[in-house]
Amino acid sequence: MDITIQTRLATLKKKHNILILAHNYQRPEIQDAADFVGDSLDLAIKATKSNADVIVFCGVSFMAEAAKILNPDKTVVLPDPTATCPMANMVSPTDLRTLKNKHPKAAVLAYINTNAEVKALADLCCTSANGVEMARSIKEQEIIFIPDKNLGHYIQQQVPEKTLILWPGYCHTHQDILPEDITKLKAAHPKAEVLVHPECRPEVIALADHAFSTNGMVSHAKTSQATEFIIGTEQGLCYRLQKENPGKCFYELSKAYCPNMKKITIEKLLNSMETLEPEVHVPDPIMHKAKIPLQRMMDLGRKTP
Ligand code: CIZ
Ligand code: SF4
Repeated sequence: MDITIQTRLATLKKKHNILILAHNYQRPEIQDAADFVGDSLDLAIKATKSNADVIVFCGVSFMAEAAKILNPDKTVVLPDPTATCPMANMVSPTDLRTLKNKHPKAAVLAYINTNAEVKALADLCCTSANGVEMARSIKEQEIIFIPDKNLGHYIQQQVPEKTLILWPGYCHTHQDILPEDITKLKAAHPKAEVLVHPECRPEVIALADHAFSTNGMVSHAKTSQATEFIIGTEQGLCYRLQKENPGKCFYELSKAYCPNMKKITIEKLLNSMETLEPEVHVPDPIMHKAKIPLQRMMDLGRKTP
């Protein structure tokens, strides 16, 4: 990284007591600038353990909102407020209310990729790392799962004793990965292990050796005997995988690109560290209600802060 950028980052961090968090899908230079790189839950937990006054969250809006909900006394800044998750935007509070009215006995399990007003109507949240565990923990027989149909389908396969009611949402970045993309890479690298994200289509997951969350892929790559991996998720993760495992090879899918994740640039990061804006605000009643399913997930899981 440019020495002048490094100096500006260090000066601003000190001046405002800032913690920089970056999601696994962020640009390499943003990952290098961050104090921690991780998945959404991991980063929200890091924020709760920090003495920083300001959290600059390099990711998309639902993640920065989750960090704010779990850290209401800190200033949370999202360097580009238009960085939202199209999948989270596929389910509105009205949609969810209608679905709940149709299935009054069902519990609502909301993927962390939902906006705060939707979380406020849910019973429990989950991430791709703990979706199966969270679904198993629910006592109701019927579970409304929002918004990702692919992750929902994956959870249903692992938890056949429950009936999942799926919402037809999906992530373009993962939905666009096709079976032939995997088979082509596998033909070129026959020894590579195939790791895919459960947001991928079921036909893609069926071709993989393992389906993992991004942090799951990071842990697996470290301990696996394999030295080559085909990575079926947003390509930004390959930068972290390569950096942490210099002796191993990671083959990315260049088409697996999330334009919203890439909206955060080093210039926007520096600007937001100077101005402490744009700040993330979640209205109080939503904040209190959305915290319940998030906190429940953290209390149930091993990832308790
Ligand atoms: O929870 C996250 O950070 C997301 C969206 C993906 C993952 O699997 O880590
Ligand atoms: Fe949303 Fe998919 Fe981008 Fe993640 S990769 S922020 S789920 S659109």
